[in-house]
Amino acid sequence: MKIEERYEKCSQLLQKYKQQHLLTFWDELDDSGKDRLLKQIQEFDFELLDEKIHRYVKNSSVKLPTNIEPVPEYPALPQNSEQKEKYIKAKRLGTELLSKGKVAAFVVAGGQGTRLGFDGPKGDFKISPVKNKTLFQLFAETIKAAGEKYGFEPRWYVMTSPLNHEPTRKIFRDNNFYGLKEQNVFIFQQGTEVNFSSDGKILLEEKDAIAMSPDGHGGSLKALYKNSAVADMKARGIEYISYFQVDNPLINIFDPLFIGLHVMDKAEMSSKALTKAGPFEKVGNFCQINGKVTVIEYSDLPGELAEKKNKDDSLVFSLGSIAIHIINRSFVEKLNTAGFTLPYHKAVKKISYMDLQNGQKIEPQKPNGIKLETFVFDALPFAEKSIILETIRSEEFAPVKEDESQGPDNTVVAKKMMIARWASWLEQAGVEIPKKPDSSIDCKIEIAPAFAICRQDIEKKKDKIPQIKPGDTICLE
Ligand code: UD2
Repeated sequence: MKIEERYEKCSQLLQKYKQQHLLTFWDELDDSGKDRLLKQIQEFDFELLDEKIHRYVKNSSVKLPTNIEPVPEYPALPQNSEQKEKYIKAKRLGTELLSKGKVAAFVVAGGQGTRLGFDGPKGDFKISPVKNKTLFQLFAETIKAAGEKYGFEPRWYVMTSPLNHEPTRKIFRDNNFYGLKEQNVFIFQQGTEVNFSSDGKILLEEKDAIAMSPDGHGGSLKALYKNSAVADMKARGIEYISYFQVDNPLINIFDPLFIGLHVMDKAEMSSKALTKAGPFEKVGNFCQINGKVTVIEYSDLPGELAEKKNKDDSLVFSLGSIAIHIINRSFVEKLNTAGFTLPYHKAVKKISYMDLQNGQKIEPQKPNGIKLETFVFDALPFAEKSIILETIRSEEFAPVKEDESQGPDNTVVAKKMMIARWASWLEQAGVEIPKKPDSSIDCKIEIAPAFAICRQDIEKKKDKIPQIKPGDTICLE
């Protein structure tokens, strides 16, 4: 179709949906600019766009149902003999599934990491306390070590976004895929959503480009399918996806217990949870709505529910979501073949845009526009069955979200938590850890995944651990 005809068609649609301002600079564009802009517009599903604007962009209230109830979980440690037996069986099953290569690792790494103030893919952020390894390196080494431990060829799926796809691929290439086989690392991009002004107008980022941003980690469920990652898994006999976020250096990527419980209970999508540090900790809240496991994001849970207490003074909604899931490959296939949609969440952000009056690019100093995102945990209610396994914070959750001046989820705390976890693994194996008079740890420890990926691995390596003196810096590799 000729460019004039395409213009005519787009222009009519834009008028119908009151977005004709997107062609404000048409006469100033060269042929490639015109083509670029029309291509973006032609990809719009205008009906859906209109619904999004009315339902999510212009609407600020999140309507929660009234029947929100607490949800049961598997405790981190079994509470009775029956449970003890189940956990043993589950661990055995999880180990068997791992050794048969049925589980793949999947990290969502398409976010921007703005709060961290780090310019580049967040996975390239250096975090390990002694060797200064990046998040990606720690994950890759953990995945490799798990492959060796359980005897399978591990496969890692990495989701990026247009914001960081090429830089991420370059980082992996420059680092020789951190010792993994290149063909076992599958890097693919998530989808995007257009950005809006608060009155529902689509923003132009350039005269010939619409402002877009990643569609949230919920987009992973579509992107896995669209980019043939799911087909790739099927071809390799992978049944279960171990989902985690790029910002958690303590993640236990292949946990036999979690995998085993999920499979024994015939669940489709399961989650790990931890007991929240307080009513308003910035993690999603697990609950139950109409019998379905559901997560309500911290910003959406009303204060009175967040603070609601049981008789024993514990929080009614005490289980926090830390974005660790096991997802069946078949569940992702089922959702996509059924044409599922997740609800959108609205984020008011600073979005640079073209001023339509004078054609100048505006870099706003305060939030001026709206991004729509989907969240992966909103897929939980679609699952026939979903279990929750509680985990221990010090073992598995140290999110690297911000710099020290901004809040508790910072790099200093994360490094301390890494050292503390490794120290506790060593202590349990009988190694003496030097302590200061205030009982804080008086040494710097790092344990490379090749040495141990979990507490139990230390026992077999005891003879390789040197004596640790106060002030020492050691790395066990
Ligand atoms: C997330 C969870 C929160 C809690 C917390 C634990 C949401 C809305 N909240 O908070 O409940 O579990 O994590 O640390 O999820 N990402 C993409 N593409 C996107 C957006 C994000 O891949 O379009 C990735 C991002 O790279 C990161 C993860 O998703 O790995 C979480 O993103 P975030 O840092 O924006 O989430 P946060 O801190 O609001």
